[in-house]
Amino acid sequence: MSEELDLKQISTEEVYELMKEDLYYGEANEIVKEVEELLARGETPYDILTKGLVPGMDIVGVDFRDGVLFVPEVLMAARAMKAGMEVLRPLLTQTGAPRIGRMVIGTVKGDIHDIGKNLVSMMMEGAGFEVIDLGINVSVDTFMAAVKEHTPDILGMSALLTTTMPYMRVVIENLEKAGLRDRLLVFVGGAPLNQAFAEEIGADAYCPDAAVAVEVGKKMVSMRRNMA
Ligand code: B1M
Repeated sequence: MSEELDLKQISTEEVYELMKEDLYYGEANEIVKEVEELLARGETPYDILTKGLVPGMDIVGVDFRDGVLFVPEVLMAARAMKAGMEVLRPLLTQTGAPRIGRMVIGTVKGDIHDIGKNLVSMMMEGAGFEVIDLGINVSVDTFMAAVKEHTPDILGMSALLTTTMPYMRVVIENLEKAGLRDRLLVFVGGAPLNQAFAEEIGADAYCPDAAVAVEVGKKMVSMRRNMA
């Protein structure tokens, strides 16, 4: 899209607009150049995510829903998004702070969406959490084994499909049955979720985005530690 364009000649707002367009068309190389250009201009990784990459993916989501885009195009857009996130990864995960807690996170069984979950992982790491990322399509047995092995402060679950959301309840029920539920906080997130659903399944927090996961994670873990 932006091949003939000299990024240096356009305004920061225009770079953000171009980024949304290039994400839509899955232009991973262009996205990398634009992220690098914005960083060089002093834009923060968080702004690049929230003003460029995430809204760009929202546009893809709307056209996917409306049948304008299909899986192959969305996959291309997802690859471009991931390419941009890889440039930001070292900046988002670097932390001079001491470790403040541990989180196990995964996308639940039946679901392969991982962009949001990866973003949460990076930002939690950057905030000082040790993160054990179990990846996508994670079964209850894998979640349980990881909780036993790593004894995290937080178990994070992601679901992007209305059909996979209910699996979060299955994981929580199994944690309860095994007597593991009380020793950890359960955070849930993903586009189709809401506060009411999180409360209904007995999660400790609903995180509409990665920034909320960080903020609530820091607060709740420190409260728990102070009470212990
Ligand atoms: Co899919 N997909 N997809 N998809 N896809 C959605 C989710 C959909 C809403 C699109 C639409 O119709 N508008 C729709 C779901 C409809 C529904 O269930 N109601 C849908 C569908 C239907 C499908 C398939 C079934 C399509 C098909 O095959 N016919 C299929 C399902 C595959 C499966 O999982 N079994 C499918 C496949 C795919 C791709 C593989 C092509 C690709 C995923 C690539 C990848 O992730 N590696 C894809 C994509 C990219 C999307 C959309 C367009 C974008 C998702 C995304 O990455 N958003 C999505 C539309 C949408 O969500 N608007 C869509 C950007 C990301 C930063 O946001 O993930 O919401 P998000 O994460 C946020 C917050 O939600 C929160 O923080 C994140 C960062 O701020 N958060 C957490 C997320 N997880 C958290 C965990 C936490 C805390 C916060 O833990 C503590």
